[in-house]
Amino acid sequence: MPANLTPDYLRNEKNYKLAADQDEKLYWLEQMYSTIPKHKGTEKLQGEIKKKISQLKKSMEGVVKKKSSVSNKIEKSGAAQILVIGPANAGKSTFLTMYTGHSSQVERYAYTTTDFVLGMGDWEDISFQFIDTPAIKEGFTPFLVFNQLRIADLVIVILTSESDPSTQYEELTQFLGKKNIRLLASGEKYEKEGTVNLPHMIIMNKIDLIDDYTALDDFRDSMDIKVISTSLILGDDRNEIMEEVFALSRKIRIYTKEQGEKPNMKDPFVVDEGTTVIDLAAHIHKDFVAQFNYARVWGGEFYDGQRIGKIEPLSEGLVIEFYLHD
Ligand SMILES: Nc1nc2c(ncn2[C@@H]2O[C@H](COP(=O)(O)OP(=O)(O)O)[C@@H](O)[C@H]2O)c(=O)[nH]1
Ligand SMILES: [Mg+2]
Repeated sequence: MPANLTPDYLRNEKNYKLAADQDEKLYWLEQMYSTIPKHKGTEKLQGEIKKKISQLKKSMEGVVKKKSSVSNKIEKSGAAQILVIGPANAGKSTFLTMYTGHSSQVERYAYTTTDFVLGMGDWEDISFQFIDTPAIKEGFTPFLVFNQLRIADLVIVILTSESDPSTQYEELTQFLGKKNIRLLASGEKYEKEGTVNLPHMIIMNKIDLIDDYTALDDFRDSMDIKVISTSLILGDDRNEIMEEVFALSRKIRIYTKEQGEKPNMKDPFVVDEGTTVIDLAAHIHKDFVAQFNYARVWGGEFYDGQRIGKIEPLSEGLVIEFYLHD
């Protein structure tokens, strides 16, 4: 063992030995190489690390090719699929544990999430699918994360209040930009010329650790999207966070009612904003469209039981009653 190895190097080496997958191993090998003291006594070790890096890179190319030929994206379920992303240690796994009851592995050292962890999180009468991801960092993030971002409905970015928010945010968005993923201020997800544009919100986590909120306030003022400061570990602000998730998902809830009965306020149909009366009929049952006669609605700007046209768009929280031809 050559002398003069620094604590930094030894920590990187330890993480390398603990690493669970190849992406993570590669990351730590590169960290080892950059922290190893460069002198004669370590030349042999430097060579060994370099060799491991190039071997690992080669074997990973094979894996990428093999894997991309099969579907390796997580299927959507619930009202929307939400990817939870951000730098290491910001609180992504904590978010998943607190919001879905899933015991996503929570570790005190960086770079521990090697697989996706997912869970369903309920809010009022809706259920969302949340996915925890490995840290977003150049040279570290597995390609699976970018694949998944292409199909996700929206993104929650979790940053830590312990360091400058603008810097964290810029690093993240710049790196995503290189992968043709853009985070949108708000509005609908869309794809354009190979670029996927995703609505997002920001959670500034760990505010329990700071006393000076100036940087946070400045950051919030400079952003045109929702920035929520919170302490995830304390479980505060759940309602505000879920309300924003719902708003960003651009879904609406429509409740149905049978003639002469009370509306069913338990299981709404969760559909896209802009869904019309006839779209909803088709969504509920294919035979409904042919049998459709007219519909009445309660709520919103309508008077109770108002007859509504087939192609009128529905709005959040309406109750609808369908009248069918025999
Ligand atoms: N003080 C404090 N610590 C937190 C908070 N949220 C998470 N942590 C801790 O920060 C560390 C990293 O959290 P984790 O969820 O694993 O981060 P991840 O790498 O983004 O998944 C863990 O030790 C958590 O217990 C918070 O609101 N306040
Ligand atoms: Mg994690």
